[in-house]
Amino acid sequence: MFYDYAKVYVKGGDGGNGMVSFRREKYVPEGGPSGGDGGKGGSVILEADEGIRTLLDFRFKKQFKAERGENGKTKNMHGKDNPDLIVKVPVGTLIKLAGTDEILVDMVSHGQRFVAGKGGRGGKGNARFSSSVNRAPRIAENGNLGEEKWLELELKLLADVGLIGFPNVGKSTIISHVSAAKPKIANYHFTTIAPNLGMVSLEEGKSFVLVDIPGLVEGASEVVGLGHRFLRHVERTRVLLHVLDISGSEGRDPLKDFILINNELKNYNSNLETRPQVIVANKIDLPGAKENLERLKKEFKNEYEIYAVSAVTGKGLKELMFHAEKLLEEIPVTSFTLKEEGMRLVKVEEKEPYEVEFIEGVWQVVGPDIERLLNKFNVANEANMDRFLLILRKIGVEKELRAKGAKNGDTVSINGWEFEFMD
Ligand SMILES: Nc1nc2c(ncn2[C@@H]2O[C@H](COP(=O)(O)OP(=O)(O)OP(=O)(O)O)[C@@H](O)[C@H]2O)c(=O)[nH]1
Ligand SMILES: [Mg+2]
Repeated sequence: MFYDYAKVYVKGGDGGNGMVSFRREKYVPEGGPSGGDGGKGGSVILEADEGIRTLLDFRFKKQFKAERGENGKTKNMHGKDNPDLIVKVPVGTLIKLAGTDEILVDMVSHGQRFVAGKGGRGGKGNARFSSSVNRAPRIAENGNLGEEKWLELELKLLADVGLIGFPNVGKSTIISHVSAAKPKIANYHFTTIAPNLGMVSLEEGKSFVLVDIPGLVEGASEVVGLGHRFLRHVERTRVLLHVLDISGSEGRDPLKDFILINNELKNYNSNLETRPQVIVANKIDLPGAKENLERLKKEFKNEYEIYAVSAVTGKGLKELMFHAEKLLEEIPVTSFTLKEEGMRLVKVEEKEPYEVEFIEGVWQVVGPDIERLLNKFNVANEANMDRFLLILRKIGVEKELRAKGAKNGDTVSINGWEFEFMD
C-alpha cells in the first residue's frame, strides 16, 4: 500500500502555571512575593522532509502532543520552557483542518515548517502582580492551554510531468528508460501499485520530474479500480503524457481507451481535463501498430501532438522527453500549484466570546473565552476567584446578565462553578 492520506491529532503543550510564594528571610518578617512564571509549552511543528516518501508512519502514530511547560517555582525561579515537537512529513503534503476543505499549508519545499499546534504561554507568578496597592498578591495565573486540532494530511506528489494510461500500456517501461527509476515491469495489469518518481536529465542542466502512476481504468474516477486514488498525484503535474498501447495487443482499441481515460480525468477533476496532454503511441514495434497510428492521427492530430515510440527499444523516447521539457518551459510553474510556498490564510469560524442563557432557573454563561479564563485562573484559590470575577465584569458579563433580567440572589453557572449574582 502507498499511504497518501492520514488524519492526526496535534496538541501544543500547555504553559506551566505561575507560582504563589513569598520570600522568607531571616530578619524580614514580611517578604515580598517571589512566585516565578510558568514555562512555555512546546509547539507541534510539521517539517517537510525529502527523505520521507509516504504517510505510512501516521498509520501507527496519530497523536502528537508536545510537553507542557514547567510550573513556576519559589524564589522567583521561572519554570523551564519545553522544546518543540518536530514531526516530519513528505514534501508535497497538504495540511487541512479536518472535516473542512480549508488548506492550512502546502508543504512544498524541503525544510519548510508549519506550526500545527502552538504551545501555551506560561502563567505569571505572583511576583508579577505586586503593585503599590497590593504588595503581597496571592494570585498567579495558570498557563495558557496549548492549541489542539485534528488535521488531515494529504500527499500530492510534486512532479512536473505525469504518465497516465490504461494498465499494461508501458508507462513503467518508459520511466525506467528515461530515468534512474526502477519500477517493476510485467505483462499484467496493475503491476505498478504505487506512484514512482524519476528525474529526467536532459542537456545542460535541463531536467524535470516524471511520475509514473498505476494504470487507470474505466470507472477509476468513480472509485472503481485502483487508479482513482492515484489521480491526485497527477493533479500538480503540468504536462500529461497519455500512453496508449497503439498495437492494441490486448484486443482493445487504443482510440477508445484514449477517450475513456480522458473521461475519467474529467470526472475526477475538471481541472485535469484542460491539462496539456501529449499522446504517446507506444509499442510501435508490434504488429498492427502502424494501422492504428494512422487512425489515431486522422482522429486527433489537430488537437494533440502525437509521438510514436517503443519503450522496449527506446525509439522516439528522447524526442518525447525533449518535447515535454519544451512544454514545461512554456507553462508557468504557478499555474497548477498553490500560491507562493502554498500558504493560504484560513479564517477560523468566529465565535462570540460568550453567551448568556437562562435555563431552568439558572443563568448559564458559556463560551470558549470564558472557559479559557476559568482555566487560566485556578479559581479554587480565593484571590484568583476575585480576579476572575473582576475580569468577567470587565468583559461585560455582569452587564449582560443584568440586561437579560438577572436579579440579586439568582444563581449564575459558569462551567460547573456556581455563583450568587449580586451587584
Ligand atoms: N513490444 C513492446 N512491449 C512493450 C513496450 N512497452 C512496454 N511493453 C511491455 O508491456 C508490458 C507492460 O509494461 P509496463 O511498463 O509494466 O506497463 P504499465 O503501463 O506500467 O502497466 P501497469 O503498471 O500495470 O499500469 C511489459 O511486458 C512490457 O515489457 C513496447 O514498446 N513494445
Ligand atoms: Mg506500471
